[in-house]
Amino acid sequence: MFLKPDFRLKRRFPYHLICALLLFFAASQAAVADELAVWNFNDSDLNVDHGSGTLTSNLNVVNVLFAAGTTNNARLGDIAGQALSLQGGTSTANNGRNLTFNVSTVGFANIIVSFATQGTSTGFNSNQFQYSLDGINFIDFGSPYIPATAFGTLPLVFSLVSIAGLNNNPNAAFRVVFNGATSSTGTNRIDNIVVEGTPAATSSIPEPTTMVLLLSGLGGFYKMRRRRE
Ligand SMILES: [Ca+2]
Ligand SMILES: [Ca+2]
Repeated sequence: MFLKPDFRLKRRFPYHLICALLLFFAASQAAVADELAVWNFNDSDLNVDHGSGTLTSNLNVVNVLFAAGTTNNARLGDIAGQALSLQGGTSTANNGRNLTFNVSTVGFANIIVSFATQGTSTGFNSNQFQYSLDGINFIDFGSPYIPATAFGTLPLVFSLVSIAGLNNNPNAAFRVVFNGATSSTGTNRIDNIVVEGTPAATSSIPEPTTMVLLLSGLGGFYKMRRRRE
């Protein structure tokens, strides 16, 4: 007697695999962060380049310049292009001044801010990152940072995941206060400022309704297959 191979099992296997892959894909898509605002400075201005938000500076205007950028932290296919280049200014008047970016986080949670930066030896070397829940009052986050001398490949990352007040907040804002410049032409460059988050309703797993729809869709597909067999 010959053993009959189970062709039904073999036929069904790739289809079970497809179901598993679809589920995995749906879950991983839900966990991917969305960029809420990106400034790549490639057009040499302070206008946001992807998403929405406003970027302002109270440094002397003549000291807000643009110079060669980097692909460190670049998103959505952005080229290196230009970067923001901030100088200490006459009498290092820009020490204590800031760059502020207002980005609504409505619909999002797990906010993370990141950017690439580098500084010259006489540029700002004691820069404090801050956040605001109302767009008016700013709170220090972490210790002041010292920019590296070259952009390198890793951005500065400020994970604000633990600051629940920044979630789903139309008045969310972020700021870098610059200090420590020791010459008028000492500079910091900044490129690829990214504010990102995960959809507030789904955070890291698919919404129950999404899962139900997905599973019922797969169930229907399975029944169709069964009827054909
Ligand atoms: Ca750039
Ligand atoms: Ca721009």
